[in-house]
Amino acid sequence: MKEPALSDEEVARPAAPNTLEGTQPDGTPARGAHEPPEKDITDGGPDMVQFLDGEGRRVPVTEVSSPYAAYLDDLDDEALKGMLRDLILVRRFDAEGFALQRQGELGLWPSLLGQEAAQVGAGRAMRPQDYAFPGYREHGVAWCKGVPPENLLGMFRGVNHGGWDSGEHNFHLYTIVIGNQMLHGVGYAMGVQFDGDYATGDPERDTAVMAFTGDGGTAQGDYNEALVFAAVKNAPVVFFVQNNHWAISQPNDKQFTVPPYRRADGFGFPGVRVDGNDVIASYAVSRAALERARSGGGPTLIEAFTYRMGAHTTSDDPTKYRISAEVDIWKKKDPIDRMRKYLLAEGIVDDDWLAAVEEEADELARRIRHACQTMPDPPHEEMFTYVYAEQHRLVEREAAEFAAYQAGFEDEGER
Ligand SMILES: Cc1ncc(C[n+]2csc(CCOP(=O)(O)OP(=O)(O)O)c2C)c(N)n1
Ligand SMILES: [Mg+2]
Repeated sequence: MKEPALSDEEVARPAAPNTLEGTQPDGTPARGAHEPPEKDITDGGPDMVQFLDGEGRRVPVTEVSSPYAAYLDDLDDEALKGMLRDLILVRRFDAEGFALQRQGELGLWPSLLGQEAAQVGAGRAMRPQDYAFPGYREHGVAWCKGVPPENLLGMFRGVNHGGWDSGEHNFHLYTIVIGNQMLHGVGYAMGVQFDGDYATGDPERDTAVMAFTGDGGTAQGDYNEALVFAAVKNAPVVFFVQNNHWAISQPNDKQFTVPPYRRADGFGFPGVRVDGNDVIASYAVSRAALERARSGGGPTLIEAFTYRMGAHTTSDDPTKYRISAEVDIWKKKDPIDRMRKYLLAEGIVDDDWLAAVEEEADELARRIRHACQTMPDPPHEEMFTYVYAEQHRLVEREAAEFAAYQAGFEDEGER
């Protein structure tokens, strides 16, 4: 979709990534806005696994969270600092993506704002041999899998079809077709089974797949087919649903009547809801599910209960369908604030450490901008190269016509 041209004033305005106004200038709720919720919409209920509350305090281990608590023992101070650093750097990268789109350097940007903890927790739980199948918003998982962040920009700049070697990082190309990657993920997991690369007891060999989608994705046929296949094959796959409460303009109640984690039961494998804004909870739950998959225990569905703080993409205006009060409520549950508070209170990080990470974020932002602005445009004829794996008469004819058309401009220039 083509973005409307920006006015001079908009171009000059400093990037204010992802701020949301749910009211019209006169203070009335945006037209068609979703009704304000009566209950605390950030409360994922008694089934939700959480270790850190919104204030960054450790909450008592409950019957629901106890199966996962042992995984926290593996998180020493360095690992906890590493998680906070990831959260901060990923958010900064995302803000740059947004700003670059606003400045005309990218055609589109899907922001992960608010979902950093869900993604970093899951990404850090994966081993190098584990394979991720993302949608289009999984920049935090890409980061954890070692994909250079600048490589994520190429597709959104329109200069390539992906920009990274999925085999090198075990991180598949972004998939825009909602829910489709769940089938790819299960297919890959079945391949892992054929190769015998699971349930051997060898930690270097045993492999799991993690397939990511959103709340809207759970309503897709592909998603449901994938879950059936995974169940009957007992495939080594973890389905990671980021329930960010919106599928573009459609809220949860347009996607399901039974929440995703509970629907797993009907497919025949466990489902767990985790606080997606609690990075250590997301990590612990993901570790458990991945280990189950690698050891032959079969699939798990994780529903990360979180919130999309920004617009769906830079082409979207959420003030048309949701109110700012809802966003304000979720702001108090910010995943970075809570981890920062926790680590400060524990004396694991201090202000100097945080300042150093901010500097690192500035440097990352500079690097990203430079990489984006200097990305070479591909040769025009390349658009015909990857249509089919093999040569095709129709594509060849179109390529020849296109070349002749382009050559026409050269002649014109000579006249
Ligand atoms: C098969 C298909 N149908 C429709 C779309 C248009 N579309 C793009 S994003 C989106 C909503 C997805 O919502 P969700 O799964 O909750 O993921 P989120 O964007 O919130 O991360 C839709 C309907 C699409 N890309 N693919
Ligand atoms: Mg969603």
